[in-house]
Amino acid sequence: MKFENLACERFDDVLKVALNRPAKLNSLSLGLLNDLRDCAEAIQRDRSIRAVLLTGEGRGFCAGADLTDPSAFPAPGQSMGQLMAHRLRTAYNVVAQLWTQLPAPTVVALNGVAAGAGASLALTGDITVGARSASLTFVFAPKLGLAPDMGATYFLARRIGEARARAFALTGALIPAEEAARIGLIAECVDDERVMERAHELARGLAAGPRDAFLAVRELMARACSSTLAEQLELEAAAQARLGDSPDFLEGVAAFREKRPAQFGKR
Ligand code: T3D
Repeated sequence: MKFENLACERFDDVLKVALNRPAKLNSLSLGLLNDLRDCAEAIQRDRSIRAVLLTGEGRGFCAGADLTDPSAFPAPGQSMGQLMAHRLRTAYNVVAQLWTQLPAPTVVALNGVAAGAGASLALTGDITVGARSASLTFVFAPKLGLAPDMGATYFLARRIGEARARAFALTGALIPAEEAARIGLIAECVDDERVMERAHELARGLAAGPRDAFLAVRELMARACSSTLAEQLELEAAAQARLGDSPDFLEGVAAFREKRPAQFGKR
């Protein structure tokens, strides 16, 4: 896979995707957003990719919207607000939807700072692992006079509860990776020199696992905070109805009985 603003590399069943505008802290130009959209669509078509690792080149993960992108200025007769709403609906939101619904589990290696929509992007992963020197900051309202976007309110409120979500969105406080892991905003924090190794280790493990069950975990977790218990119990039962008939389940049970590691299907 080749994209102007992304560096993609295959490691067996794992695709590593690195945002590749390091001089601008990988900020989101329209070109980078389009590449993220096209890359997600390419991943959807390629069943041989069984896990995805998203990270940033250089010292930052992603500094949010590119505030110097010439295409970020309105055309004659168009207001800035109209342009921004259009860009959100046609680019940012499309990327947020595609990257939270990839047909393979995703690991984000938060290698450095993630600001604004860059912090939203960092939270699209199934598992986000942060380098100790990395941080997240929801700068939208306090620094720019904007509302949080690209799913920031959704991810924040679900992961850390409304009290902290409001505080971080109102203050734009820099949240070090260690604190982010402690409060459950990201999954874990490791020393800088370990972050890529750990992300690869996680991605390899996911790639070797039962894909359909992992996608069911993602879907059930995403719905858990807005379902009643009765609804969630039914969603779980419906998932088991599907997964209980899968070759992966047969293999999991056989492996347990035969006291050997399971070999899940490469479908
Ligand atoms: O329609 C729409 O676009 C709406 C969508 C909005 C969504 C949003 O994401 S709004 C939020 C936009 N992002 C920001 O406001 C963050 C701006 N950046 C910063 O606050 C800081 O750069 C950081 C806290 C992220 C990191 O600080 P630091 O000191 O580590 O780095 P730096 O020196 O500020 O930045 C390094 C370079 O990256 C620098 O370039 P230079 O001067 O060396 O040539 C800087 O200008 C550039 N850079 C950083 N952020 C952006 C950027 N260039 C373009 N856009 C950026 N967002």
